Amino acid sequence: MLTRIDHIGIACFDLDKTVEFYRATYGFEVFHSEVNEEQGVREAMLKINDTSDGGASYLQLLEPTRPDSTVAKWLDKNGEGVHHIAFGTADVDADAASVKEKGVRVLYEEPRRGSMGSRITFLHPKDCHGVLTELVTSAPVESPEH
Ligand code: V0V
Ligand code: CO
Repeated sequence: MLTRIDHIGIACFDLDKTVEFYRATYGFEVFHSEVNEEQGVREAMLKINDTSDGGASYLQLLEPTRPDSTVAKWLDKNGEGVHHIAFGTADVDADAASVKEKGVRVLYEEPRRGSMGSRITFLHPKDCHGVLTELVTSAPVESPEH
């Protein structure tokens, strides 16, 4: 069952400048940052709020690490902006299977590694009314790495 907005993914050209915008404008601080080479992104997670299921909601700022990455391709075409939304679930395998049964293309056979040790998969935007949609099961957040 999908129980929260885990994050909104925002593609940007310059991660440090974008982080600074969110800090200076709204006071949001970086909760966690990492490079995900498989996905071709450098990312910063800004925690917005905790949620009633024990999880949290974040903004995920994404800068491409290589020109052939999905985010680089998207930025070339669209410029900066909202790239995807991610729903949180306790069981990404079950929710991906359930969505697939309804005829939506799930992009990965098995969930892959996402931010902060989470397990993630994506649904094709063309099957979701133009929205690239991610499903996430978080790892328990105890001592986030910076
Ligand atoms: C592409 N399209 C999108 C889109 N990206 N529509 C809405 N939102 C997006 N973000 C549209 C695009 O405009 C085309 O429509 C069509 O889909 C095919 O796009 P394409 O440019 O030819 O690109 P493809 O087919 O090579 O790749 C599109 C997909 C790819 C969605 C398959 O981006 C993908 O695999 N994404 C999942 C992985 C990902 O995005 N990783 C970065 C975040 P027209 O022009 O034909 O109408 S990593 C992350 O979130 C992490 C690590 C985390 O949360 O922990
Ligand atoms: Co994401």
